[in-house]
Amino acid sequence: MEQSSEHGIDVIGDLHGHSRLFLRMLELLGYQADGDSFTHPLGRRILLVGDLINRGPDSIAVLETARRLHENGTALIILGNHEFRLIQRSVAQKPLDDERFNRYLPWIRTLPLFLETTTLRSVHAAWHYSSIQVLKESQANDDSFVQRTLDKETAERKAVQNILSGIKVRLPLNPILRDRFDLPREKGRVKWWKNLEGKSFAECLYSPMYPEVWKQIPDPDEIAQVEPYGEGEKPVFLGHYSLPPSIEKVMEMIVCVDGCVTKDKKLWAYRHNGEFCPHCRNLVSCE
Ligand SMILES: [Mn+2]
Repeated sequence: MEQSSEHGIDVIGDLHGHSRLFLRMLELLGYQADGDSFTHPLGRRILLVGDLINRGPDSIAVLETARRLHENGTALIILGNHEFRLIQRSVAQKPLDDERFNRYLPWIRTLPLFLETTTLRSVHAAWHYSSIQVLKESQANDDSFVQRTLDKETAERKAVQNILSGIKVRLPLNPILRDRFDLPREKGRVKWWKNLEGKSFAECLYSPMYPEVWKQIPDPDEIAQVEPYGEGEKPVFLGHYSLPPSIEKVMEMIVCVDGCVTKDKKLWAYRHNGEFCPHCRNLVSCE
């Protein structure tokens, strides 16, 4: 699982079918056309944090560009919840959102659920130690593993939910909380890397909800699932959270490069040069 990252890695947020922004970002980061793909003159590499597909105008074009970057060794790519759901539907022999995904599935199924290099870790939503432990030998191209993630009450199902969709808590029913897209929510994604014991909903939630609730606290049993991220451990790069501009993308050792490309029409990236402590000055965006 350990891979060298000596030349630096450019971590790009959830693309969700936004092919034009993907190409703009590659250009902004200094990648140059090379045969049918791109390379960086300094040997830098891309890391895509999952959710390449769905929502946006051209998932197929994103997959094509990503596959070529992966095959020429320029891109590291991990699975997001959208790719994993696609894999589950295919194993369950359910219709896919787009039949053209079939052509990319064998390749998508070779991608890891999380990764670690000499200088960083990356997972789509949460580096949850016990879930990572459950999944460390699991491969998305193994039908029996994918089937277990579809079965009720399996350790694999819960572990995949935790790392690809985040650690969630039930939200209060009064007041009803709404996300930044004004959708009412029953569950919210928490700041899984922090000790959240006794903290209010407003302090716990990573994707903020409105109105902010400072007095009530989540169910302690649900908060007990949180495994705070260890001091002195490598920075972790995430996607998934559709962070509004008001929320810091770099918090301690955690970097979330996902604004919301669909709503904000803006794509984020983080230029990592091996630094142990991430800093917001290394963020870039394009629109
Ligand atoms: Mn996601």
